Amino acid sequence: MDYQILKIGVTESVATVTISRPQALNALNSQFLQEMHALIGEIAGRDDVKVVIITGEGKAFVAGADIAEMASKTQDEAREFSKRGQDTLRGLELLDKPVIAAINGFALGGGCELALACDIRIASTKAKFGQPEVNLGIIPGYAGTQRLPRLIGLGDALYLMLTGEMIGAGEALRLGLVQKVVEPDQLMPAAVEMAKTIASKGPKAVKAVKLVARSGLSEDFDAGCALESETFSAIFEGEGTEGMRAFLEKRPPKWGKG
Ligand code: CO8
Repeated sequence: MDYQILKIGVTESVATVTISRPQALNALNSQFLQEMHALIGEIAGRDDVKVVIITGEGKAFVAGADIAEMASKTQDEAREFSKRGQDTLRGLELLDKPVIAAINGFALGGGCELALACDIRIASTKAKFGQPEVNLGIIPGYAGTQRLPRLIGLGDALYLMLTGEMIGAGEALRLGLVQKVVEPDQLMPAAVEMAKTIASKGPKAVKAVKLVARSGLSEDFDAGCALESETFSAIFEGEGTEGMRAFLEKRPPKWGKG
């Protein structure tokens, strides 16, 4: 696909995806959804990519869904736009490679929802978060109503979604909305370092952790435990044998393909 909004670079098994529409603070439009959908498919098939970083160009990560595009939609088109956004972000969640959001600035509305669909969030001290949809008389439509309470708890999620209040990176860290906060010039180095750390681990184990932890949230506890045991045994011989042997022999492991 000919990407117009997304810029992609791959170095040492880490794909960095930059959302680049700074004139509209990287607001998410139909073109973005199309490109992100295609990109997820592309990355899924690339053996040279083990971890993905998503960031934004300029002063925003993403300032929300594109209000100019949304404003003229009909009720049916709004449903379709919401579903397409949900499917696209679900694709990120289901991608069998970890995705890190490197949040450089505004992560509002659909932008916060995009960050929520990533596996780990690192924020710059300049980042700002919020679900300001109620200010516009709408609600989150990219599964924010579902992911935010699961991540930070119902009380804090409702507080953010009902007040539309914007919070800084420190408060986002306190709420568990982000996992780490760094100075702006350290954002990409910190994200790349984290991505490389993950990429150096057992590739099957990395995929398995994401799959099992995520499916446990959409199934019940016992089903999640059953999947954990199955997956534990499935990768035990081979990658597990090598990892444990390497530890005992005091040498770095030689991982195979994921
Ligand atoms: N959509 C479209 N354009 C935007 C958006 C947006 N979400 N945010 C900013 N822009 C544009 C501005 O209109 C402006 O364009 P122009 O220069 O042509 O006037 C440009 O980006 C720069 O923005 P500002 O001048 O406003 O920059 P400031 O630094 O003064 O303010 C803010 C930055 C505070 C981020 C401000 O731009 C703002 O409040 N933006 C809107 C934030 C918002 O409400 N986001 C939520 C949108 S709704 C949503 O995301 C729903 C998701 C689910 C959709 C489900 C589908 C049905």
